[in-house]
Amino acid sequence: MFCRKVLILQSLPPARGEIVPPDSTKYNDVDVRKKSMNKSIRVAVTGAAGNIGYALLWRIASGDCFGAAQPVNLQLLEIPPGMQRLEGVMMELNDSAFPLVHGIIGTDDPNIAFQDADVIFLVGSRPRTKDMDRSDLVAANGPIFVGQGKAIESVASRSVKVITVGNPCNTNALIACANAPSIPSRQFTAMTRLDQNRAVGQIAEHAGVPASDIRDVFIWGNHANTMYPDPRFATIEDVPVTDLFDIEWLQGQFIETVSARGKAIIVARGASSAASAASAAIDHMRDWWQGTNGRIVSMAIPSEGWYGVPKGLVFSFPCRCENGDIVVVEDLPIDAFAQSKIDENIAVLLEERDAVSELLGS
Ligand code: NAX
Repeated sequence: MFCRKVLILQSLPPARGEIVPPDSTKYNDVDVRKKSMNKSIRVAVTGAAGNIGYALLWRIASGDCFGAAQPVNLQLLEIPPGMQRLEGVMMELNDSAFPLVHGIIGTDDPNIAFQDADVIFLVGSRPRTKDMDRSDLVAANGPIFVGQGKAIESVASRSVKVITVGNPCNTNALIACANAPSIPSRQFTAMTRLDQNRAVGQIAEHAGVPASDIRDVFIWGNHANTMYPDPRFATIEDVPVTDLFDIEWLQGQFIETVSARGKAIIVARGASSAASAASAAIDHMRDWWQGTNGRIVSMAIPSEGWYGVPKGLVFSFPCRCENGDIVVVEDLPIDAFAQSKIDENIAVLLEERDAVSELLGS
């Protein structure tokens, strides 16, 4: 008989710091599936009780990311002050009665949350406040990704796919990757898909066409205001965007709007992007999991020296995905404007890397 369990595995209180081992016997009971379904996968989400988590979990649970035949066990991580909110989120997930959700656990211990995880969404981190500059944010959040990287190293599936959303996401992905040395670095990514989607949204609005008509817009660099949304290879129903719009707009207002969009949302909404960020995380992982069918998408991944980006820097490149792998599109021509933008992003990311050098292990 199908038996779904929703478990809270909280190490505090009373046993602060104590690891509660996952009850694998019970947990496997959760994994009873209908014959037509695939074997269930374990999907961990950190910061699960936060704003992005609240939007993300429902999209994962409904099959938007891994497909309608792919059951999931959700393994949710929060910090102790977030555990009560997480319990509420889990109650609501249970109340949603998703057929694809075969189990849910909530915990404040990454070694439990990441146990055998096939996919990890690293969302949880401290949001930037008014008094913080970017270096404060790097300093505040970097240590989180040391601990989570070590937990990935210890307990996650060896083929885990990791997306880092929590900011500064490129550098946090670098830290997590460096602390999980036995997991291939190409399995660590950071999210620039929201920036790509924002770029598509701007072009769609400017052209008066649906977003589905637009392809091959992508982001170079860092998820920060230096990013370069590159429209040079983008098309609208096979017509190059560069034939439709003047270069002043494409190199001016278009880039400014996309790179300042996060701030504009905060001003308008009084809170940072959450639903659109969750949607972008779904797009990123869905494409990685299911393939891009030849389309170019943006993913920040540890560089192997592509386009002159120093090896190891987590940098957003034009990518295609097939058979569960990310393949950088390596042969695109780079003009002087694009090169200056790429160089600017390299400089910023090198600075961030220097600021966290003591967190990168040996
Ligand atoms: P919230 O503050 O609503 O939620 C964050 C959650 O993470 C909280 O529930 C908190 O308790 C939890 N948390 C904090 N430290 C944790 C840890 N060590 N382990 C597990 N959970 C932890 O923020 P939200 O709006 O959900 O944003 C989350 C992160 O996404 C922030 O860092 C934010 O800056 C970043 N973003 C990244 C974007 C991107 O495109 N890469 C865009 C949206 C967003 O700004």
